[in-house]
Formats: sequence, C-alpha cells, structure tokens
Amino acid sequence: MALLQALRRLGQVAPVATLQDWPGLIEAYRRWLPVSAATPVITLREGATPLIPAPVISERVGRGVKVFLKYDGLNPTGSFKDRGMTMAISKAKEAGSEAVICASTGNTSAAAAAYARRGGMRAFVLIPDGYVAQGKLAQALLYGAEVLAVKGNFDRALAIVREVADTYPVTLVNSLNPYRLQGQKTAAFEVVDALGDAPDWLCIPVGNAGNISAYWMGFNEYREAGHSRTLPRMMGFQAAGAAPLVLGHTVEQPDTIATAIRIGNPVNRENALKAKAESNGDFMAVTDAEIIDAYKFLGSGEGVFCEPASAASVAGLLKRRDEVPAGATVVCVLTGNGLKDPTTAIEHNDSHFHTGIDPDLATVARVMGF
Ligand code: AN7
Repeated sequence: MALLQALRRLGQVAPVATLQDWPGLIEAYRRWLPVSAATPVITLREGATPLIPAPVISERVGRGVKVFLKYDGLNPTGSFKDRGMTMAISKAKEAGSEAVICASTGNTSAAAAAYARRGGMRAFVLIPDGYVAQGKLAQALLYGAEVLAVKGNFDRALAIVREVADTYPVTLVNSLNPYRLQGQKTAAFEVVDALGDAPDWLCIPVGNAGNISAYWMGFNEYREAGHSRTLPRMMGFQAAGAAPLVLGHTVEQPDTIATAIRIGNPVNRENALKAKAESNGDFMAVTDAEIIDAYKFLGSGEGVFCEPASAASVAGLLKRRDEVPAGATVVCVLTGNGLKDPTTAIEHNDSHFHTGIDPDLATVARVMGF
C-alpha cells in the first residue's frame, strides 16, 4: 500500500479505488440506510461485489443480449446475506441486544454467526437437520454459533424461531427483520452504479423472497433519486419442488437439490408479488435438472462457481431467452459461492477425474492422451 501511495503521488499510477478503500456497505450507502451516528457499524467490508460480463451465456441467449452476473458469492461469508446482516446486527447492537436468532437453510446462519460474533453477541441458529450444505454448516460452527439442527424443514424452524424471539430476549435476524432488506437493497444500487442505468431484466433465485423484495426497493429508490432512468422487469425463479410463488400456494414438503431455496412458505410473499406486479415481472419454476445444467455451464463456460440455488437465475434466463428483447441488458444474481456446497459440485460435473494414477511420466502422458 505504501508503495502504491508513493507511486500515486508521483503520478505513476492512476488514482483508482482499491478494495482497501471500500468501507463496507453501511458507510458507502449511509444516506440511504436507517443508521445514525449512534449506530455501532459492525462490518466485514461486505458489498462492492463484481458485476461480471458473461459472454458465453450472452452468446447462448443471442440477438445481441448482454448478460452480467452479480457475483454476491464474493461477500465475506460467501453470500448476499452479509448485506442484510451487517445492518441487522448493527441495529441489534445499537438496541442493546446480547443475542440473535435465525432459522436458515444455511447462508443466513453463516452470516448471522459471523456478524453476531464480531459484534460480541451470541448467535443461535436453527437449521433443517441433514439439509444444509457442508460449507455453510462448517461456517456456522467455526464462527461460534450455537447450532440447533431440527428434525423439520426451514418453514417449521422459522415458525419456532419467531416464537422464541417473541418470548425471550433474543433478536430475530431472519428477513422478517426490516433492517435485513434495507442492507440487501444496496445490491441494486451497485448494479445501477456499475451499468449507469438499471438492467432491462433482473433474474434472481427466490426462496423466502426477501432478496427480490430488497432489489425492487433499491431500484425504485435509485430511480426516484434520478440515478437511473428505468426499472427492470423482476424475473424470479424457484426450484420446481419448492415453488409456492409460482403455484400460488404453500408447499408443505418442499424438495430440491438447491437446499438454499428449499422453502415452501415464503415470509416475504406479499412484497415479492408486489415487485412482480409493479415491474411487469414474472415468477417461474426451474427443474433440478435445469438448475444443475446452468450450474455446470457457469463453471465450465464462464469460470464462475456459484451454489446450485444461485444457478436458478441463469437456468431461468435460458428457459425464457426467446422473450428477452434484442440488445437488452440482463443481470443474473448469483447469490452464493460454489464453495459452500462442494458435495454437489463433486457429484455433478462433466470433468474427467482420473484416480489411482501410477506416479510415472509414461502413465501420466498416456492418460493425457499423448
Ligand atoms: C444462495 O439462508 O433463506 O428469496 O436461510 O441462500 O431472499 O430467501 C437462503 C436463501 C437464494 C433465496 N440464494 O433468497 C437462508 C435462506 C441463496 C440463498 C436464496 C437463499 P430469498
């Protein structure tokens, strides 16, 4: 850093922002957020994630459509949940809370644990026993959460958590907590800041429907302030086995390989329906096979490793590619990092994995095809 600063003073290096200059999203977007001088900002420098051009997916959609990936898997705990959690935990700390609780399909628990511990608070997380990807469980444990694996799905765990937070001195940090969506709306700000306007379509995976609601809030606030001229169509994609917003009713036994969105009774249903109606958007289901195809294509075609739930946004775009206007700009939100779920990656890929190779040149060259 010192060398870089010296070179800059000499005019040898352009004064571009470095990641070290990024203060985290609360400071970066302070005037858009319900914080004050009295709010202790608990941050891991989340946000400022890259908007990555996706030339191979763009080619597949065709007709001059430009596709970008909002890679929120590069947040400090590897998912978009950090955006909401820096806000929820900072506000809980401001209110004097000593413990937080959430139900989670995995990513919320990792983010809640990291931010709560950083804020000196206890974190209780309820997860559906056996249905949380390995990396997420590892994170919650390593960050020092108290993990309760319940014999039921996410919806059941959330119902219990709501009652606990109503009864005991613990702050709920699921997306029912309004500060979560406030933090998450900053992703829409970043997309507009990067593109110079809103995209034509925003494709996003939908589980509990907090993120689609937060993006819609962010796009609207930015447009009202004159930072963009337009608003995107909000295109929400659910896994076929967990698609309450597509079916129009709660799913009692949600089931999908994309465990992050294995949710049958989304709490932000009304906000999501509003986003859909106001944006002339749509909800659609994508099958597990379509999710896995998009997941593999993102990795081997674009060099981007996301978790299965995130790939639902790209699976959905590919499914509806004929409806995208020629020359349109599309942003697909990649909500979580692929490293969260190594098991699915190892089980679902088209690579050649040669095992038990004798350690000599002749064998290696032969296996390589020389
Ligand atoms: C990677 O962690 O609900 O529609 O408990 O982890 O805002 O719920 C995760 C959700 C998409 C869906 N992609 O977002 C949890 C949890 C990933 C996710 C979603 C989740 P919402």
